[in-house]
Amino acid sequence: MTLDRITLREIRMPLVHFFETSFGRTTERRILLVEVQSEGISGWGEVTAGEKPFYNEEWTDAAWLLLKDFVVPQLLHKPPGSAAETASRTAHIRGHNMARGGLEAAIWDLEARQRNIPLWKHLGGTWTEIPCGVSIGIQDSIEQLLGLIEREIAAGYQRIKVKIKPGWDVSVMDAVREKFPKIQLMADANSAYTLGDAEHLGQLDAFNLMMIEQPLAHDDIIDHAKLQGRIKTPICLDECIRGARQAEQAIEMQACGVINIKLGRLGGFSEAMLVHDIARAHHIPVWCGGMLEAGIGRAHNIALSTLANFTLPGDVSASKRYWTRDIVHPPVEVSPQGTIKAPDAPGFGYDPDRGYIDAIAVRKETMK
Ligand code: OSB
Ligand code: MG
Repeated sequence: MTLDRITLREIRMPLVHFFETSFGRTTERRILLVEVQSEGISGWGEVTAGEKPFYNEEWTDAAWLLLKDFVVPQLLHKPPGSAAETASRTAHIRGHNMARGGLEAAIWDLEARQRNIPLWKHLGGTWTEIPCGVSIGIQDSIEQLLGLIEREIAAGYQRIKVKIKPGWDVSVMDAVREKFPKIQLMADANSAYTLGDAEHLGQLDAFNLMMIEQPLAHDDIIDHAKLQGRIKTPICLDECIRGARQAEQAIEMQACGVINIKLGRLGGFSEAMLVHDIARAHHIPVWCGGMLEAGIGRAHNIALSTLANFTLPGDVSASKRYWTRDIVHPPVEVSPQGTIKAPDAPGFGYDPDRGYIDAIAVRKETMK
């Protein structure tokens, strides 16, 4: 394939409602977009790094430098033969998966648009409609949380994920389960606990949770295996799974019963598909995680979620939950049954709103 130009943009987007996890509160996103151009066709990607290096080691400013100084010059100098080759071209760079993954996803979108087919079909997806859940951040009060859950259930979402941390965990989940005895419910701790909290976390077994996501350290599969031996609730790994190798090791050690697949965390579609295939071979279900993406990242997540082993509702939800105005047309919408239809249009199936993107861009650099 040929690559004529690559453009990086940083856009600023205030969230409709703050989003709080065990590692902090976000009110405004700073998002890097990657546009790759070839013979008049553009492919787009979104870097899912946060504003601060608290979820993982990446953040918006570092991703900009990594792409500008290393990845973009290298790919312009010697373009990959295909989208599937892109990830291996930058595999010598240690870490920075979200930065590399933003560009990799743009090249997959470009390739699908060049062939005039939807990205999800190009990836080999089979679901034509994907089940959706929501992730609800830490609130100022339990009453507020219960109100938000009620609203999302009424909107049709199929499962509720509640963010927890020490001091906002057992009594909160108890109140949620009491008010909503039947819903599909889970908790996400974003690495807020240690193995010393095993007994405390075991109290969550009483609430019939689908899973508890990433309770322990972001880089510790061994302790998760020990914890799984002591609690009934299946563990879902998020932060720990940075590639196919960690997925294999975690499954072998029985450190998890479920895997959260995030495109950025895994460095793009190639690695995400590998993790999907490994999990499937071991009968471990997967679902697609989110990173408060704008429309481009959201659309990539929809395409990924059509792969066969994405059998659980993911954190892929409607644009309007996060943004008053999204950067794609039409915005991502969820049906009253809590599903998103895989789009028929080429590439990721939504149109990037160029005018709006440039209007909210605070920096832009084109390289060729
Ligand atoms: O751990 O899944 C996570 C948001 C930011 C950082 C980490 C996580 C999340 C979410 C949000 O849970 C999911 C979404 O984008 O809706
Ligand atoms: Mg998570």
